[in-house]
Amino acid sequence: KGQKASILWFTGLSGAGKSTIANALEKRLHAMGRHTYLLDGDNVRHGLNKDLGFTDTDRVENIRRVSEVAKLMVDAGLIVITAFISPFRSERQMARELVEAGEFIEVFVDTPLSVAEDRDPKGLYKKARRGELKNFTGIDSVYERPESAEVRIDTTSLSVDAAVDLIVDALKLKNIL
Ligand code: GGZ
Repeated sequence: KGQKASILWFTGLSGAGKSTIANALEKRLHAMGRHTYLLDGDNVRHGLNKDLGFTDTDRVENIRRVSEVAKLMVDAGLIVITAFISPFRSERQMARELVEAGEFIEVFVDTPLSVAEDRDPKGLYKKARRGELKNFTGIDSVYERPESAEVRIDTTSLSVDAAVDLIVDALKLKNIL
């Protein structure tokens, strides 16, 4: 059985756990012999999108470019995992419409703001609260919650491993794996 190319589109607040779960998922898919590519801030915002910041306009352009690149990678046959806040419903919808129905799986890493802010692994929420970091998602920039994500992960009750299990099960149900 081959592999069905697709986009696994993670969305959620800063500190929600998107990168952690996305990385663990990628490992699991590799162990299953699948070819993947993970697009995230580390490999996109330092290169292709290094001209972009965090205004609404720049976030829209960030997500537009990411979704076009993800589409190209789907054409190349990959399972593409993207891990960006992607705060706006309309841009997530745009990304969805670039590929065939059934090839786009939205994964909502649903961590409450209070929990993400408590974790604050990089101290960014603290900075944002002090007013040293403007346009911070959840503080002074919006996050529009998905209304019909294919998968919702409650990170307050699921381990990383359990979250990966949940996603893999959903992918099997949708005939992507
Ligand atoms: C949100 C910011 C900001 C502002 C820097 N708002 O937790 P992190 O650090 O490692 O991940 C966040 C990352 C968000 O970039 P994205 O490309 O995912 O955002 S978007 O989809 O909205 O374009 C955070 C860091 O960048 N960061 N400033 N103001 N996150």
